[in-house]
Amino acid sequence: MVGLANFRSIFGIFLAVLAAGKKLLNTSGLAAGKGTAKTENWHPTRGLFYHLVNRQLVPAVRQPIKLPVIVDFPVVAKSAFEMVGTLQGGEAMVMTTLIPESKERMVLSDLPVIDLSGKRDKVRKLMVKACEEFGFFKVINHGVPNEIIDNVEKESKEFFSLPTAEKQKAGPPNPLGYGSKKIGFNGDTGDLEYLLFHANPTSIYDRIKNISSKDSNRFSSVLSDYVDLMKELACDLLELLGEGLGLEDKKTFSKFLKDSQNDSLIRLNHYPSCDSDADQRLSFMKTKDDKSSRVGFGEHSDPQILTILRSNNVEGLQIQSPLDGNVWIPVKSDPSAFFINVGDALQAMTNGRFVSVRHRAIVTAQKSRLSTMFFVAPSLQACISPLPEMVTLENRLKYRSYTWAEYKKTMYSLRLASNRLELFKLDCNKESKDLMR
Ligand SMILES: O=C(O)CCC(=O)C(=O)O
Repeated sequence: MVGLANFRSIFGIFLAVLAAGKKLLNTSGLAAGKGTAKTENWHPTRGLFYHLVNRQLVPAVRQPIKLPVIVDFPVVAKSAFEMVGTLQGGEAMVMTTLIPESKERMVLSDLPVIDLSGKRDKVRKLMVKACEEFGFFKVINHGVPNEIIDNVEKESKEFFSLPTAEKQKAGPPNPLGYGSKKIGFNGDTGDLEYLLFHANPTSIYDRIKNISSKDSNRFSSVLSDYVDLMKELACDLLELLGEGLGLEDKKTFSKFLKDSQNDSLIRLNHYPSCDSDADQRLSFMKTKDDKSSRVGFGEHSDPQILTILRSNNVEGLQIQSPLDGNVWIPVKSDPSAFFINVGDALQAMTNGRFVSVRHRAIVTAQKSRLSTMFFVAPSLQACISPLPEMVTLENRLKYRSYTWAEYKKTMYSLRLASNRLELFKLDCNKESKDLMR
């Protein structure tokens, strides 16, 4: 029997993909109801080729698989995919063709707003709640002078309007420096250009000093002033979070930033405007699939501890609901506020209590968008580990310890959207059994 075993396994994959596809994907191809499907005259169609690995759908390479020429199988439901094949003698080229349909929904949600001028006790409680529920919140009355914020916006606007050759003098994105469209080393792209520096005056100046058509002293001093203020704000926020979690040492998180070897970064993003005549009133509700929008910065979580983001008055930032990966929440721009998001390292240290929120920037507006991110990162040698206070019988140890250097290496080997922290997850059942022994 030619390829009976193969057929069984293909059929197994079919059922599994069908089940997964029902959850994930659009239907296409085969008819509903019970039926007989033949491999004859099926042709590869548009779409992506996937196979199942550890229950994940992974893009697959086309491979000839031995099959009986005619394959009978019940087509249980309208298929979640197409099986396509071309006859090759007694063999068939068979592949599953998944035609993904985005099930994304934009949902307006009241995101937490925290007034930092409020009572400390209330502020820290609200911050902890926001980090648990969204991994994201907005802060107002933060004390950062408008003048400094305006200077950064003005300087970055000027920088991004320079000729490309001038901007490139800030160095190729290795990953620090000036980059355009390419994000990272693994093929990710976005509709943006950016500057990425270590958050310290020397690194900033070293990268800016060669840009002859700009006053580099001024540009680097404006950015350095901003970095100083971001460090102060980040320390305050991290200490409030430490207190809010009831940690014995409220400086547990802020210590990472106070370390002189910290690996924190400052990033300036510029998203050129969208030419479309999309309805601007609703532009912030657009998904990445809307014809009148483009992906500026694809979905990802930040690997660091915490991010402080600010943008000009142009929409674009969206966060993913931690409860439903298909739901995206647009963030109303507010140039007078800062947006804070939890990064992977904080999720790991809180043993999953805080969520490292996935987010992205969509370009929908007819105005260009400028955003500035300050990423709080520890030193390369720092060890990130769930805090003992965060590990309980109900919330068992979820992540293994890692150094920041190790995490960065993993991050650079993966695509932007990958869930890197999953790779550091412990098998909770195994750990629980070990603990109970
Ligand atoms: O520009 C934004 O609003 C988000 C950018 C971002 O997530 C990043 O640079 O990591």
